[in-house]
Amino acid sequence: MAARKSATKPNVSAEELTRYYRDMLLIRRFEEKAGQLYGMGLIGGFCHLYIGQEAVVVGLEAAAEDGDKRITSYRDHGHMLACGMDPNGVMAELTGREGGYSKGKGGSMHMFSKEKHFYGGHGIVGAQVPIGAGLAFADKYRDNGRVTFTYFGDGAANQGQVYETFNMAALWKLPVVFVIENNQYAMGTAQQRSTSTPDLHTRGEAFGIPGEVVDGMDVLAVKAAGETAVGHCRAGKGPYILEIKTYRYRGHSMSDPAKYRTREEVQKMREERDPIEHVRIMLLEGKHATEDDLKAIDKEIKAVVNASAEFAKDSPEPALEELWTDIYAEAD
Ligand SMILES: Cc1ncc(C[n+]2csc(CCOP(=O)(O)OP(=O)(O)O)c2C)c(N)n1
Ligand SMILES: [Mg+2]
Repeated sequence: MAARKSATKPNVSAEELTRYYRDMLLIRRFEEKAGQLYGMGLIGGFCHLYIGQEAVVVGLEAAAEDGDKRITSYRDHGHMLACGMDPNGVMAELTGREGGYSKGKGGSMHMFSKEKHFYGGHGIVGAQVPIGAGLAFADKYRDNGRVTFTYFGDGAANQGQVYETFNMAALWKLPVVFVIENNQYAMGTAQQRSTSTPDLHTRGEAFGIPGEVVDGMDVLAVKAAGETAVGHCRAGKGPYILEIKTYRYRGHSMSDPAKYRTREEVQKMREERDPIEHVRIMLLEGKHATEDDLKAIDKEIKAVVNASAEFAKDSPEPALEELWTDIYAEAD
């Protein structure tokens, strides 16, 4: 990846940059706290952290409008926070408590918000891709101008169902942005060991779907690419692929010792390409904020995250009767 650009870019207001800083930092601190609670035994099952990838979802949310939809994999807490879901409800779900988005019955990988148009949280690799196209099909049918962001990983990009979906999405010109979060690894397998061609953004060519590659450590680049993709979809031209090059700092899940890569590789990425540090430098160099302003934001975020952990710990476990609820959907 290219070296970090530290110069302030034009056409970004101080408010906007500050918002991206805040939103990315919330995800980072929330994930760190989730990691701690996992270590303390307060979170059961799997827990896949998003640390390092924050600019992807924050950049794309900046290109979204009210009513647009999003769906992703199990590495999903960042997407929930970025679309405005309540950190308390997310943390309580992670800890399996009644106050969680799925009343403590879903956990990390199974949370939804109808209000925020967040459709999960999917543990089966690639399964969210056809569902995302289905959401876009519904919007096209209703002719409501909405777009669906369908996120999946570099590993998932090799699945058969992805290509069946590409075909249908292109055939029916569905308003769906396929977002490939290329963090270079699928569990312990590096992309070059699993993937015949490195350029995942060209994978739609056979179906007539345009695609582009984006620097996922630069929130402004992600936002700009998101705007192009969304504009394409809203103009009725069908799907668009964004391959966003990013990196996860933590293991695949909390139980991954990460022996498949060197500490130096991770360290280099953290030091040279961190997406939050990138915006911090832009804020300071552009004189949009002082060190004190940023410290105040850090403090504010820490308070929100600590409160979410307290909320989660204080929330009871779901009652036994809850075993029998939310099994079948009820018409409303
Ligand atoms: C159908 C299926 N096969 C295998 C798995 C086990 N598995 C969980 S995550 C994962 C790797 C996916 O990697 P990628 O798509 O790059 O996403 P990332 O974890 O990097 O975000 C695998 C193989 C699964 N959950 N579902
Ligand atoms: Mg991956």
